[in-house]
Amino acid sequence: MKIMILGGDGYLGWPTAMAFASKGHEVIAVDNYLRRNIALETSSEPLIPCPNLIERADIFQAVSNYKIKTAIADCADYLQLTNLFRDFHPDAVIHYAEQPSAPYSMIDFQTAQKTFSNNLNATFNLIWAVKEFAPECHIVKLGTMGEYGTPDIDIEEGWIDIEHNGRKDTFLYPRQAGSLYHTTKVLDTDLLWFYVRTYGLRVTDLMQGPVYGLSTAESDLDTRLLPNFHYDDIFGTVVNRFLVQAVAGVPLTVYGKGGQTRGYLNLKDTLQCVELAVDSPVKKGELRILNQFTEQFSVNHLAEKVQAVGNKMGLKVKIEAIENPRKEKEDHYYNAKHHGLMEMGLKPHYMTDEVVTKMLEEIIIRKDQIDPKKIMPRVKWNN
Ligand code: USQ
Repeated sequence: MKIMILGGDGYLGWPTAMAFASKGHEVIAVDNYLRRNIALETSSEPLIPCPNLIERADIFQAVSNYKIKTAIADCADYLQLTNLFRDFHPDAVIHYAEQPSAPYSMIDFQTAQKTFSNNLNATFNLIWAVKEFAPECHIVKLGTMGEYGTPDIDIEEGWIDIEHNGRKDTFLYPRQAGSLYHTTKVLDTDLLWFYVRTYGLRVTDLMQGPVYGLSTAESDLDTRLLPNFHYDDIFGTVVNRFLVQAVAGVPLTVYGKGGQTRGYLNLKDTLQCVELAVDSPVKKGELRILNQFTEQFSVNHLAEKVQAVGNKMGLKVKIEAIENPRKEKEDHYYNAKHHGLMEMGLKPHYMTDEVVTKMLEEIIIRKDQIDPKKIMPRVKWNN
């Protein structure tokens, strides 16, 4: 298949590009380095320095013999995106090209505005590029479990049946996100659903939980192919942060009471999920929503897990509840369905002690590269 990956330089986009190229697909990775630039502007550089997208593609080809085409282009610019569609004619587009940090979206007007305009314009332009230039193309969009928020009822997989005054209908599951970033994903879903209904597009919207992990089968070929692994408060997801904190000897930063519960997944499972979605395209006029995570944990549970494994390795890990910089429920009901991808064949890599040990070992060898100044939260929601 011809697969276009938007946001192909990112934590998830780059490993996805390598995984599809290794399966023999024709891949183009598109990126405008938005995340790299924000990381520089906010002193949030990753633990392991990453060659740029073009250099990475060259290294990958040299060690694997598989080619990844690259394009440095801005998906929020319609002309740039449509030029790519005219040249490449994708069968599937995987859309990661969004500003992915909740804290960044909450710093001030400028960062909120950049998040809003980048994320909404990229999705809107993609919809129109598909409609105009590749109407059969399957859009696989990365959404987030955070779209649903933390309701006091079970979270369904995308849709809910509602009975009201004796009549029944099916609707998008109610969404109430906890950051401007997460809210842009809610708006993306609404846009996609409108255009699926109106123009018969094919769309899979993947509601993904926080991802953790440092490596994939392809990055094992050469350390220069590792994903950009962040541990700062802007781009670092909670598990990756706790792993680095454990190695750095900084008490694990549990925000508030630590009862915040989310669905988590290993980076290797993101690749499986996206591949499963691409391999079974939906029919025209269908919006398929899949909840993409493998296990639910509270923040306290995660911290205790990392502490237990770290201590076995002699790290002397401490946990410290600090004031929560975010506005979120810290003690709440959480039960999210996630049958779809399992039924499609997902084989989860669970967060076992062995998996945590392996990740800690990979960080220990880079201990000298950890900058403790990047660890404490800098962004308050109600600043
Ligand atoms: N948390 C801590 N301590 C920390 C960092 C985070 O207690 O040092 C807490 C947060 O308050 C939150 C939970 O851990 O309750 C998860 O935070 P996170 O930073 O790992 O995840 P989040 O900001 O929600 O965003 C990440 C990705 C985002 C993706 C989302 C999936 O950055 O792109 O959409 O995970 S989800 O959370 O399901 O919406």
